[in-house]
Amino acid sequence: MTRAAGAFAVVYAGGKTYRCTTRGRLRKALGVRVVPGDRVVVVPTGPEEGVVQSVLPRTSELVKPTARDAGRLQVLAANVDQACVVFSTASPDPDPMAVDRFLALAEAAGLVPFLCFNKLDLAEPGPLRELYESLGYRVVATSARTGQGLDRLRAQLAGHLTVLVGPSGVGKSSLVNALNPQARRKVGEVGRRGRGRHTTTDAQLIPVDGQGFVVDTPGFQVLDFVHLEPDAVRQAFPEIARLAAGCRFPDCSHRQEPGCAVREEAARGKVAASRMRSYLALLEEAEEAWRARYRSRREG
Ligand SMILES: Nc1nc2c(ncn2[C@@H]2O[C@H](COP(=O)(O)OP(=O)(O)OP(=O)(O)O)[C@@H](O)[C@H]2O)c(=O)[nH]1
Ligand SMILES: [Mg+2]
Ligand SMILES: [Zn+2]
Repeated sequence: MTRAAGAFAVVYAGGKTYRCTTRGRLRKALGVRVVPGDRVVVVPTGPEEGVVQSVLPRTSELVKPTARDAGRLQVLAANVDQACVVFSTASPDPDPMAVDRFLALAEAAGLVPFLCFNKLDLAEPGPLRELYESLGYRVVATSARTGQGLDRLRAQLAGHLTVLVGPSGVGKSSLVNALNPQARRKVGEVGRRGRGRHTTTDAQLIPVDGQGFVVDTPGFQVLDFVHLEPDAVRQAFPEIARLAAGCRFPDCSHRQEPGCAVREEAARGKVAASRMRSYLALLEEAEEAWRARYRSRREG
């Protein structure tokens, strides 16, 4: 399933696409809304048409709060196994805290993240590349404009269903178009304040060289992260989670607790200061969201 628009779904099978109905009674019977990445059983009704009969169980779901109500979650994509976290080397400049947020979101969703620094024609990824490589993340640098680095990105995508995530304006849709010119994804402008303008509004699955699929998503906002549980935040920073085994308390938050191995290592410069800041900020937010949910449950 590549795209769902109301009653229609575009289904990709054996190199062909089928425009399928999932309307009415059928949709009710399926019990789920089909989303990009869903594996479906289709009965063809014509050379390019079909009817969705059933949706196979999902191996993963990528969720984010709906635009209208941050308390309600929406499934962005299904069966994704890898996340490509896209930032630009410049225009907009990469913010390490935002990079950490996207990596944590992917980790918490059980996806294997890797980083793509795009707009290599404007600037080099610099020390951020070394930082994330030292943490064990794979990093590729690309230019959707000149085509630089696209082969390495392709190699990374082969055999996977990968979701592209990142802020607005970093070039996610441009990369998709560079990888598959038939995709014709709409590409936006970067505003004067160096921010994207949320050009992409739907998630869509796009084949790449018959060897993999990518899901292009709308640029994320800070608001999209409130659903992480505090415990998920603790697990979402791999180098911190590894060191936590040495903390005196098994549920150590690495803030004030005595005998905290993470803070000791951070003081010795073994945990990057920017990572520690991101971890603490995300934990704070997750706890605040947790308290708010707890309060509203008690009042409601
Ligand atoms: N110089 C340069 N500009 C790029 C590159 N890739 C994309 N751009 C430009 O960056 C702007 C935003 O690109 P998009 O592909 O729309 O960005 P996006 O990440 O899909 O943004 P949203 O859909 O809003 O999340 C456009 O003006 C592109 O032309 C690149 O490699 N180099
Ligand atoms: Mg886009
Ligand atoms: Zn600790």
